[in-house]
Amino acid sequence: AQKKMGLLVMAYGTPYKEEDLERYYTHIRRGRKPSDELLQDLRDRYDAIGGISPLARITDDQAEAVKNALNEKQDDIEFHMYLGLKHIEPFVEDAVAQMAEDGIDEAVSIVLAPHYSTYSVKSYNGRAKEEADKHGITIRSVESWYDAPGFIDYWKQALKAEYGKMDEAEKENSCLIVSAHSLPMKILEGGDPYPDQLKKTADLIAEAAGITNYEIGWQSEGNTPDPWIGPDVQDLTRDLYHDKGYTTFVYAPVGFVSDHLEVLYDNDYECKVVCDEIGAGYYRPEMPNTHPQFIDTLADVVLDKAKEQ
Ligand code: FEC
Repeated sequence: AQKKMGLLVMAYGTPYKEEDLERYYTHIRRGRKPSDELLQDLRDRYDAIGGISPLARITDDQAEAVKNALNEKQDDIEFHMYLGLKHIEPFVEDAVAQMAEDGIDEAVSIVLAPHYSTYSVKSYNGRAKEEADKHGITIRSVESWYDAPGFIDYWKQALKAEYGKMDEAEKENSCLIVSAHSLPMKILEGGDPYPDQLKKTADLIAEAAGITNYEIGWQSEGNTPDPWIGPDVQDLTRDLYHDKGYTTFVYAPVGFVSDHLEVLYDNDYECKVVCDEIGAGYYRPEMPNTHPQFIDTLADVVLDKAKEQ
C-alpha cells in the first residue's frame, strides 16, 4: 500500500485584500502596529504594482504543482499538501494542526525560499516543529535548495533569454546583479550561512550562463534602525555605473521565487528608476513561479528528504 505523507509547503504570505494590510504588516513587525505613515507607504507600494500582490495565487499554484509533481513521479508515497504561511492565514501552525486532524503523522516540509537563514528558514521550520511536537507528528525539513541543479538551470535559461535580447555592445557593457532579501547585520555574528549560500547561487548561475560580469547585492531592507547587510542593489547600481562604466544592468533576485512586491516594486520600479536616471538599460529575467522545471526541482528536493532514513 502507498504510504501517506504530509507535504508542508511554507511561504511568506501576502494580504488577500486591502483590509488585510494593517494586520499583515503588524504581524511582520512582530506585533508592533505600523504608524499611519508607514502603512500608507506600504499601501502606495502595493498600489504601484496594481493593488494587492499576485503572490497569494502564485504560492497556491506552486504548492499544488509540487504536490502533483511528487505524486506523478513515484508510487511509494502519497503526498497530501498543506500550505502554511509566515505572516497571514493559513499560518504554519494552522497547516500542521490540520495535518493532525487528518491523521497524518509524518511529513516533509519545504520553504519557498532557496537560502537558509536563522531569520527566515530556521524560523519557519521552528514554528512547524513546535506545532508538530504537540500532535506527535514527525516533520523532516528541507533546509535549503540554493544549489539544486534544476534551480541553477532555471536561472541559466532565464538569463540566456534576457541576454538574448541584447546586442553585442550592450552585452559587453552589462553587469548581472544577483540579489536576495537583506537581513539585519546581526545575523552574521552567529555565522549565518545566508550570504555564502547567495554567493554560491550567484557563482553557479553565472558560470552556467557564461556570464563574467556579476556582483552580489541585497535588496528590500526593512525600515528599522539596525544596520542591514549591503550593498543595497540601488546603491550598487550607481557605484558600478560610476566606477566600472557598465551601462546595462540585469537583476536576478534569486532569493525570491515569485512575482511579488519585493520584485515588482523593489526591482521593477526602484532599480529601474536608478537605471533610468543614469541612462542604463534595465533587464529582469522571469521569476520561477510555476515553471515546470522549477516545480520539478522542488519535487526532487522534497523526495530526497522523504526518502532519507
Ligand atoms: O505581498 C507581497 O507581494 C510581498 C511579500 C514579501 C515577501 C518577503 C520576503 C522576505 N522578507 C524577509 C524579511 C523581512 C524582514 C523585514 C521584512 C519586511 C517586509 C514588509 C513587507 C514584506 N516584508 Fe519581507 N517580504 C515580503 C513583504 N521582511 C510588506 C514590511 C514593509 C517593508 O519593510 O517593506 C523587516 C521586519 C521589521 O520591520 O522588523 C526582516 C525575507 C524574505 C525572503 C524569504 C522568505 O520569502 O521567507 C528574509 C515575499
